Amino acid sequence: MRTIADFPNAFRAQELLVGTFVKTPDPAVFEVLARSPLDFVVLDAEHAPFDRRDINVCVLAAREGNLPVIVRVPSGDAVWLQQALDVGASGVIVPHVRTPAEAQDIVRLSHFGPGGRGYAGSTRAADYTRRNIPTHLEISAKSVIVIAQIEDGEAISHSFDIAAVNGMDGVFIGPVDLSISMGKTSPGDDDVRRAMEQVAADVRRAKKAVGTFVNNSSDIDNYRSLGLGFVLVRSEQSFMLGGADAACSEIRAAQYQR
Ligand code: 3PY
Ligand code: MG
Repeated sequence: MRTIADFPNAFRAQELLVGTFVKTPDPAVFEVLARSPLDFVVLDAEHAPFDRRDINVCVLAAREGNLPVIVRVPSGDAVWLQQALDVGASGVIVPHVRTPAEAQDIVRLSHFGPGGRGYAGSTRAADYTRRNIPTHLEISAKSVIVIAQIEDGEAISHSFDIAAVNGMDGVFIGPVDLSISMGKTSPGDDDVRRAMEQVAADVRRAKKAVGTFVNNSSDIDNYRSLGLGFVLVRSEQSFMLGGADAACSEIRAAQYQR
């Protein structure tokens, strides 16, 4: 289990970090997961209905439990990146990054500097004006984690250059979109596995953290050769369904009789 303070160094050092996706826009989910052994969570604003207020209160709840939150923004648009970081997320993950130029834009917009993230001292990230400008610039530069998601066939040949962008901290391989973009229906397909191996090798060659999505321990066994630095295992929805399935089977297997 990681704290918000030690998450960036652990991520960059490629220590194995285990996170999950959160799909339900309710702060209680983040409060509960802050009591779990997870190292971090990814608030999924790409595929789940988190609006700006939801992101704000959910990041607040996670921070209250010292749980690092990465926001998966719907796009690398400046507005989304700034909103996520201003409310105090530990970083951002941007889906469908296809080129090194896109990766450069994402890094620039996620950090303060020329043409970069807009500055306000009134944000939670700036401790509501209690951090002065030099301190907020210094802390943000060190602590904000930026992750590109590679999940399109056309991005595969660019994976080294995307990962090597200065300030890009890691690459998350999206196995499902990658499969679909390659005309396949399963991440278990041999061509998809080869593509994942190639992307992972390129990201490691660029000395950046590589991560992907897993469902269970057999996925982890299959992905051992990827050299994963971070893993996103399932989601809180999947934990609920898995828990309900297991509880029902247990009771039914015991042939409980009144
Ligand atoms: C994908 O597999 O496409 C993902 O985005 C994983 O979340
Ligand atoms: Mg995807």
